[in-house]
Amino acid sequence: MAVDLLLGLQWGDEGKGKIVDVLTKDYDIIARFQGGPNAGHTLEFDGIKHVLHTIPSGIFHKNAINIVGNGVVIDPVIFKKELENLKKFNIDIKSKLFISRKAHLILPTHRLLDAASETAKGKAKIGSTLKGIGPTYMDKTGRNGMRVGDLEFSDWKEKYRALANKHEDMIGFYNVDIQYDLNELENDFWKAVEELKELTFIDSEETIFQAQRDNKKILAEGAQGSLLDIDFGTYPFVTSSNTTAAGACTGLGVAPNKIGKVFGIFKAYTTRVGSGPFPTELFDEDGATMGRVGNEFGATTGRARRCGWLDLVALKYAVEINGVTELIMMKADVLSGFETLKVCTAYKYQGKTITHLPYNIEPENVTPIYTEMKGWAKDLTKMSKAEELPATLNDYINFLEKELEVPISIVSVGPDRTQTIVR
Ligand code: 2SA
Ligand code: MG
Repeated sequence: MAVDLLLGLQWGDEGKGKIVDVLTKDYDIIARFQGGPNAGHTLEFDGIKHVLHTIPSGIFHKNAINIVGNGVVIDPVIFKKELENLKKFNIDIKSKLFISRKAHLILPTHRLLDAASETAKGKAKIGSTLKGIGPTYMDKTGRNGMRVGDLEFSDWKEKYRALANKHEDMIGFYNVDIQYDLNELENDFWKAVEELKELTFIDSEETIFQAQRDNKKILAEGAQGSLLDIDFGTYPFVTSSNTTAAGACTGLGVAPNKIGKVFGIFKAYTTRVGSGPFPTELFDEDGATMGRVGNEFGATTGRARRCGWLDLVALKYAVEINGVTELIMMKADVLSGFETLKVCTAYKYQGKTITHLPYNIEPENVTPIYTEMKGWAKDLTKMSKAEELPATLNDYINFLEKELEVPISIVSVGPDRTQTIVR
């Protein structure tokens, strides 16, 4: 059975957590394939709001098995907190959550290196979540990293020490003022590692192969968004993993010809958190309204997200790079009340009108060209059927489908599981 993918098509925070949670009832396995605790996947149900960072969003469903794949980076300290936050739900974690031995570990010194690197960059900083993501993936590709499987061997602390010592030298090299108490950080780390070791480590690619043979339904859950992809995003203002469809192949062990549906999820407008270019960003009252109504704050760091109009040039790029087969539009409810909506359909670039994403989308290089559309006034949050949607929202949806050449199968009208309209 093919593996379906669910990916964010913008700069993250499209609402992947909510949709995975909605879709889980149709799947046997939910697997994360990249990223780490930089992610913040928010789920709301039964009046409870819950944020997950490393654990897949299928954890709340009775029958779904959850896998943290080899492409993910795990911080045992944050993971421990995530597990503690889940305690009140009485989930049998040991039988529902499995960790790949090949996933890399975020050490306390990776977090420090992230902070040192960002401080040294000053104004040019990436706006990282400071979770140690970049330094951990650097050690992975530099072939120095520590993996979850190492914890099953008695010499893991020696490996740890050698790597942490090297990191301390590197922190010194940055020559910035970073205050820390490594002893304290390490004490937390040892405790958290012991807890992590209580979980079941697996060769996750084998589990995925076997599940495919057994015709199990598998959903791979992306983190961050396509425009934060290390190769195809707005480099260097990106995260350090492949957030696009190909990342599921390397981060989970899914052969390309075994990929089935590709659900692409996007907000009815655009947000970005952290630094980097954002052509349709708004600095006016409209942007402030989106931020306020949409409650646009980072689910991991609490940072305010930058807001702007929908950018179809960027979205089309993401649709193509991922081979999206179905689109899911989130937060349509946030746009209620705007008299006029703008959608960017092209850029003015070096005196020409272009409809592809150029190498550099810094504001001095591209100016968005907008199509204006009529908004809708109605509150959508109580709606549950496609027939109830206002005509001007249907016009908006139809316009996007025509431009993107992919059907929009789900429209979300609020954060709760139940506020989901299937078309
Ligand atoms: P990092 O931490 O090294 O991966 O940061 C590099 C860039 O990637 C961005 N990034 C994100 N963008 C949106 N959402 C993310 N997750 C959290 C959330 C973020 C938060 O769900 O809200 O709480 O602030 C996420 N993770 C990484 C990051 O902003 C940098 O631009
Ligand atoms: Mg998020």
